[in-house]
Amino acid sequence: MTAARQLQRSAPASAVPPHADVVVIGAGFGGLYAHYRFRQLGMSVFGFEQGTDVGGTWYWNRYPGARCDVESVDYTYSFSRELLDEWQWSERFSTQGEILEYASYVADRFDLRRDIKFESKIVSAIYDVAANLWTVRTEKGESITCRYLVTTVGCLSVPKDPDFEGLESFKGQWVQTGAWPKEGVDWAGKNVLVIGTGSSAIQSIPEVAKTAGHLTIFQRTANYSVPAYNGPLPEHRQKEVFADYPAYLAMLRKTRGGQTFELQTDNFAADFSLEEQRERMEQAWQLGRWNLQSCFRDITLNEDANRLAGEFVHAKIRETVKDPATAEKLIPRGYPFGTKRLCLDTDYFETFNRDNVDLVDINEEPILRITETGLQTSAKHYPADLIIFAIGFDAMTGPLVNLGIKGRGGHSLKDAWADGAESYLGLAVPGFPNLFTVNGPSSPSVLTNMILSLEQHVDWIADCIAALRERGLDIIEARQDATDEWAQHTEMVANHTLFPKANSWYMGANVEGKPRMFLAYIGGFDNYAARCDAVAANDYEGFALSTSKVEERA
Ligand code: N01
Repeated sequence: MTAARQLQRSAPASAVPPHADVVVIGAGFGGLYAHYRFRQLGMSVFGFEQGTDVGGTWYWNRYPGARCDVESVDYTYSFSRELLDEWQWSERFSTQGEILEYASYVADRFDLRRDIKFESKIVSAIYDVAANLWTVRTEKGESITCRYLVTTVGCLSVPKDPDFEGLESFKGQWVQTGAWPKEGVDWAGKNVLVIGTGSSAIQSIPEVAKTAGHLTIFQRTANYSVPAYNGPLPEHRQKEVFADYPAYLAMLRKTRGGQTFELQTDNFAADFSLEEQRERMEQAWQLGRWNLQSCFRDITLNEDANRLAGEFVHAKIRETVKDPATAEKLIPRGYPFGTKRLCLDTDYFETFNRDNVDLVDINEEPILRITETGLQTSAKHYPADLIIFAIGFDAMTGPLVNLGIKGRGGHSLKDAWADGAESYLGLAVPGFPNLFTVNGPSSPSVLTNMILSLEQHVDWIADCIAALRERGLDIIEARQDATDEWAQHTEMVANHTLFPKANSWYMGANVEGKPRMFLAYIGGFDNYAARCDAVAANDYEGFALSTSKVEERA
């Protein structure tokens, strides 16, 4: 069966057992690896997934142009030599479709669907202190108990609601990039509106523009974007990298983001002459990826260095976009370069030179409402057959608080995080024993190559549970003092950078009422993984370990 055909088939309907040692919520890349790893420990594992199949982010984000912004050779599972030998990526930056095929291939290769119940939305997960068990329930009323609850729900899996006035009256079709219909969307020859100009829009717009009758983009904040320079991935390049993957992986694990950039340097901008700075930025632009963000060490630390890179991109936009008024609208202002996630594009700015594409700055011309036939701004009515909402996600915390998790004393995670998402190492929360959150808030997660980070988290959790079992222990809970210390450290590191100066989803600023805090650990994957290793080596420092077995406690 080809990978493409595997995607078409419906996943097997696994029966929910009454109990498993571990329940894994989510069947994206983290969930799949968790099943593999916990099974290796000889534990019973059962999983739930809201979609009809595996893939997580890559299952939901099927919008046109969707592809990874981490190179394929890095965005690869490392846990199986056989898998590394069997899979060949075709492009430097993989498409959503190919990554989804990979997830499906991995699920088949290691028989991982067997213990996953699909189309299962979790509505509650409640901890019973006396039994030391979690009870997890689905929307359909099924339930299971488990000793350890592991969430692998992704950081960007709850799309923001398009709560625009009048949307219910719209007679055309509307879609969200983060929940793109599986059956596909036809926009050829149509009047299309895109709302938002984050990564998802920046990837979609050039593709949609190719065949749309007319495309109008509604922009609230102009975004920094640099060319990805995608292209085919030659087989020999992948072979070279995969030949000694342990060594390659060891090198990636010593980096801050789990990937390397050709121009990465320890030198500050001021260490270079004006001409060298200019040459370096030009070289970075030609190399693409996040080279421009890495070509001086202090680009996201120092306002002067940051301004250099920002103004360099402004000049590139003015060079690329032919209509000067449109170019001015597309120039990002009001926040430092790179402090909203830098987008990688293919012909984004070029697309605004097409006759069938227009840009509306909604600060000048606010959206008033959606109508039956289109969108009304303060200036005019834009007729539409299709509206694409690319307005982002309730990032990092949304996917977790939506699970209805209640820990000790029936205290909910939602309440625990009402004033900010405090978590020990992004892995565990005080008051929620035996709950592990893969790529949780205040771990490096979204600032890194996610596959590398999720493998590190799952391995750490699996090793931790194995160590508990070996010692006859079965309760682990983050201590409040350790969690407070980690929160202070995370905040201190973030405040050392320019990132808190932007109203980004990293800061929770894109969701009304969400507490403002930097939601990821920006101190680097290398430092973070070393800290996790030290915590484990130091008898799980910062965690309280105990047993629920009465005879052992006596
Ligand atoms: O979401 P976003 P995204 N009216 O939040 C605008 C990852 N990702 O889905 O900036 C009008 O970045 C909002 O405006 P503003 C990646 O980590 C990765 O694009 O809030 N506009 C913004 O322009 C990325 O960072 C990949 O003023 C509204 C846009 O909508 C993350 O996902 C690809 C609005 C939302 O941008 C999120 O990206 C895609 C409103 N009411 C995504 N509300 C790759 O791997 C919001 N906006 C390449």
